[in-house]
Amino acid sequence: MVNPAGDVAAFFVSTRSLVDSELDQLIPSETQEPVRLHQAIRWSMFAGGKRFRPALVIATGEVFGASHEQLLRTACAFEMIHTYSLIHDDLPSMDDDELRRGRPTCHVKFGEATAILAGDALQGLAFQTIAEDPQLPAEIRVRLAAELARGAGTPAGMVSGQARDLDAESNTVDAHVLEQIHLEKTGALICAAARSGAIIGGANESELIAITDYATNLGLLFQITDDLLDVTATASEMGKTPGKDARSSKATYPAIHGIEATRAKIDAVHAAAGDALQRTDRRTDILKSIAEFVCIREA
Ligand code: GRG
Repeated sequence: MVNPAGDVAAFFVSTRSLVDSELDQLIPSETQEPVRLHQAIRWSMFAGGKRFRPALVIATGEVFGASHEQLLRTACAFEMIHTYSLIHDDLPSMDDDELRRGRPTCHVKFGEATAILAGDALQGLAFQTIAEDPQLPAEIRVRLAAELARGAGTPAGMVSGQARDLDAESNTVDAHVLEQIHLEKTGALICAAARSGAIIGGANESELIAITDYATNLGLLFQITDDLLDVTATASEMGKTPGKDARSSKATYPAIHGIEATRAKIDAVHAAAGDALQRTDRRTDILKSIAEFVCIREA
């Protein structure tokens, strides 16, 4: 699957198709009761996301020699958690958004109560997917569940980052706090995805540290480019409402540092991600290409 030429676009297309067919097996069908809940889950899940986190699980796992069979369920579990977070983030009590992945948000289409339940159900299903993975030994499944929980939850995961982000709306945010929000809200799950692939592939402790360093920078890169896109892209390019961060006075890199300094930060963080990969003896071309892909999103 890893293309030595680093053809990251082809890699994303092929992992996406693998992941989508596995997700289709794992998620209850729209005809299964309670029908409205399952329709809502599928509405959000199969709305055309990039499948970035699953691709990262698979890419990192392949770097360390894991097979697709060993990686696929964990990859799907990360997408389930990510999709739950988007559904909840869009709720009126959070970002109050009407457009996600190019279509009406889950609560706009199915109502707020069903959207909350769809997110809740996806969170449970993610851990079940790992716990019941027939391809992995129990000891690895326990480590993966812990990685996913740490990345998704608190005190330094996605939920704590989201809480800090909500607090930031009524407080002044400096550069340090902004970085903390980004590292947790976006970075923690991305970091856990890369670490999980490496764990499935049997990476040793020093390799795991290098991958953690790479993925921490990758997560930061992902969010800083997302901040920049919010001020530079159109709704059809983004599949969500652009300019919303600025209108809601959200703490973002461009708001605090300006656009030029944001571009410089993107270059610095990109370089740091590449440096971390040099500390493994593995062929990491695909991971380098993924970092480049994230940077190109800013164009
Ligand atoms: C509600 C618990 C909870 C957490 C919300 C993910 C998140 C945390 C908020 C979404 C808002 C946001 C802009 C988060 C930063 C991460 C990010 C850029 C998410 C979008 O991820 P993509 O670009 O989306 O991978 P697709 O649709 O391609 O999967």
